[in-house]
Amino acid sequence: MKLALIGIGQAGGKVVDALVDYERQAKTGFVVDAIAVNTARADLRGLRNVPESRQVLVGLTRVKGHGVGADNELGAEVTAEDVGDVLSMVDDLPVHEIDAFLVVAGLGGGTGSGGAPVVARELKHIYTEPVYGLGILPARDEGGIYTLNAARSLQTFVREVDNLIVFDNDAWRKTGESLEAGYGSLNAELARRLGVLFSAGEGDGSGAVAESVVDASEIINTLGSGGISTIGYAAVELDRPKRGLFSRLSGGKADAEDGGDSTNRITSLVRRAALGRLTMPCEIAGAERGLVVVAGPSDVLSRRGIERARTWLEDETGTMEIRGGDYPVGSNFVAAVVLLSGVYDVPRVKELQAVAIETQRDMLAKRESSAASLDDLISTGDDHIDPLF
Ligand SMILES: Nc1nc2c(ncn2[C@@H]2O[C@H](COP(=O)(O)OP(=O)(O)O)[C@@H](O)[C@H]2O)c(=O)[nH]1
Ligand SMILES: [Mg+2]
Repeated sequence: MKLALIGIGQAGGKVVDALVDYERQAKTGFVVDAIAVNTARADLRGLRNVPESRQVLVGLTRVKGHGVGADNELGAEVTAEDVGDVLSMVDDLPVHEIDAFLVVAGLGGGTGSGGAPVVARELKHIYTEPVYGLGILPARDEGGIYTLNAARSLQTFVREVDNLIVFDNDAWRKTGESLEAGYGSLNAELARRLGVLFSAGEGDGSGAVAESVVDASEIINTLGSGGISTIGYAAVELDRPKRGLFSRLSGGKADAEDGGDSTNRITSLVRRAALGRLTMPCEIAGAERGLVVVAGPSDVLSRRGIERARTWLEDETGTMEIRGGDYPVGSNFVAAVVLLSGVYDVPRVKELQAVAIETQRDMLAKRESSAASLDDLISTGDDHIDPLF
């Protein structure tokens, strides 16, 4: 599936950078273009794989390239003012070659949190291709303002995109690691999951043909229109010597195992992927749709295994709409990606919604009480102070 990636803000840019990095190594061609948008010049300079020619600095007249702090309203405003610059960069790319847009942002900050929904809305307005979002939730200990930004942005962003894939930093942070090193490994993990998913159907250039290919339309149908989704992943290294020239020439089937092993390997991988740590932890029962992608050398991609895994996931989620397929790669690993879309039972999202409601109520109450005390101040006020109101 061919994507145009647009990263907004620091996290958005870094995750796009990691996706391009993954794609360069896997060479599957799922990234047609990658654009980074920011209000902070320094954050753009930190990117390794998005060249300056594909970077857009927005809000320059207002914030002079210094960023918006964690003010997501300002992030939204300046992005809206300069969205034409982003769109003209998108306009350069061969949009007819892409299957979808992916707009990426950390929702707890300012630029990405405010700007990503603005860019998504504009893209949807102009193009017929689906616009997906990838939203990163802050860790709980980042503080109130990040939680509040994320709560608000999540509500807006999910409305503006065809589907919002969510990654929760809180579920993935590691203790005892520096923030930067921690983000690096998180971004690589996320890039691997998305990379396998979106590479499916693109091939690895080896010309291998999948038994039951996953194509772009299956990913698009699974993401559907509306709602949020989460991604699981599991991989195992094959216990066999790397295939050398000889076995490749002899068809590579000489060391093929019997079908039962391949079937069991796939069913257990898919279980681990779906029941292990998801990009956003949630109850998988009640998901509306699912997609299973199994990647690995073609001689171990058992169609039977994928069929069984699909049936298992149907039972586990309670939906009949589970798609599945394989993706042959010349590798010594077999990996399973499970995309679950239309998930509702998500504790973290409920928590954020509650925070948003509570804060709004608090703010109203504060506004009322400060208006009341202002009235008091004016009516009982000292005569020497000229009320300015
Ligand atoms: N996974 C991940 N999360 C990040 C990264 N950098 C920042 N974040 C998260 O994104 C949130 C927003 O930060 P940032 O992207 O710097 O804000 P912005 O530049 O104003 O959009 C933070 O609160 C973190 O939760 C990163 O490289 N990877
Ligand atoms: Mg930052």
